[in-house]
Order: sequence, then C-alpha cells, then structure tokens
Amino acid sequence: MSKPRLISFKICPFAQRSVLLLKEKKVDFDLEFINPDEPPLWFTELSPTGKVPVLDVDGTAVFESAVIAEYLDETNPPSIHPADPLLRATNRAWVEYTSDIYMSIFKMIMAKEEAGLKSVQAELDDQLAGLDEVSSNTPFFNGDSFSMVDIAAAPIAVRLDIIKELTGFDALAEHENLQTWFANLLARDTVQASYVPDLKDILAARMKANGSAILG
Ligand SMILES: N[C@@H](CCC(=O)N[C@@H](CS)C(=O)NCC(=O)O)C(=O)O
Repeated sequence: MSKPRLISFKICPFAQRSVLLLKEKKVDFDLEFINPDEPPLWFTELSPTGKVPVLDVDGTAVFESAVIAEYLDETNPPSIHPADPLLRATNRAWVEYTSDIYMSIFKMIMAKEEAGLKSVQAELDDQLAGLDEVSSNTPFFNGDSFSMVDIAAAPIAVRLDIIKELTGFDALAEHENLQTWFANLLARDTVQASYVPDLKDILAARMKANGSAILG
C-alpha cells in the first residue's frame, strides 16, 4: 500500500481535522492543496462530492472528515476513542455537534451587515454554551486523554483565536470551560502543525476583500 494522500484546502477546518489526526497517529502522508471553488479536473474525477477533505488511499477516495477520522483510527491502532461504547457514542455525537459550529464561524466572518453579524454571533454563542456545558474545565474533552472530540474541535479553537486577534471579538468570553480546553488544544504541537502558518493572513485578506462587518 502506498502513502495516503490528503487533498485539502488551506482554510478548510474539516481538512485540518484530517491533518491533525494523521499527525497524532504519526502516519506518513502526502498533502495536496486545491481550491474546491476552482477544482482541477483530477479532483472532480476523484471526489464524489467535490468537497475537501478527501483521503486518497491507493486510488480509493475516502471522503467526509468524520469518516476519514474513523478510517484512520481503525487502521492505526490504538484507537483514540474511549473503550466504553456509551462514551464512544456520545463522543461521536459531539463530533457532529462541533461540525455545525464551523458554519456559524464562517457566516460570522462573512456577514456584511451589523444586524446579520449580531444574529450569527448569538447563534454561535448558543452553540458554544452547549459545548461548554458538557466540558468540565479539564485539559481535554474526556478529561486527560486526547480524543476524537478534541480532533474535531481543534480547528474551532484555532479560528476563534485568530478572529479574536484580528477583530477583538472574544467568542469564549462567557465560556470558562472552553477557555481551559481550547487553550490546551492551541498549545498542542500537533494542533499547531495542523494548519498553514499563514492561515491568519489568508483569513484576514478574505474578510477584508469581502467587506466583513466584524472588521468594524
Ligand atoms: N461534511 C464535510 C464538509 C466538508 C466541506 O464543507 N468542505 C468545504 C471546504 S471547508 C468544501 O470543500 N466546499 C466546496 C463545495 O462545497 O463545493 C466534511 O466533514 O468533510
């Protein structure tokens, strides 16, 4: 079997999850960036949905970040999931929950009007409150052990940190458990290695070109 190839997009949080798990599992892989808005022909032929991430395993396209994560976890033991099936199930549910948060973050940084911005910030705050409620001021979601929920949430921590730096808006201000958890995620070396060094500049340029209200 040859090295897996991850097809990514520099600013995609879902692709960042895949990179992070590959690094946690110490898998040797190739990383290829595309722009899914202007996809090369080979990508449209490989990907059933046209979305990144796609993990190309010997010509077979594994797609959907949660599915890629499960595949990598199964093929690279030991599993990052907890042993207890009920905890495993709720962890998977919280992975799904975090996926919706990315849409709110995207809508927030792309909102052009103040009213739209305020409404999406309220929506994001509700989602973060739900996650804060099930977190318990521990290093990671399940306590001391790094899990699939941490993989799924790390790109949120990275983006909210960048947004705070660029705009002063602190989405975590009212969510103390998340402050502890996300600070631990940001400090982890694999998390730091899971995104491109110029992510902040790319996001800043996109927000500026878009005329995003959050920039003030
Ligand atoms: N549910 C998918 C979402 C992936 C996704 O939305 N990817 C975006 C980039 S962040 C994309 O490729 N969009 C292009 C499109 O929708 O055509 C996953 O978890 O992998």
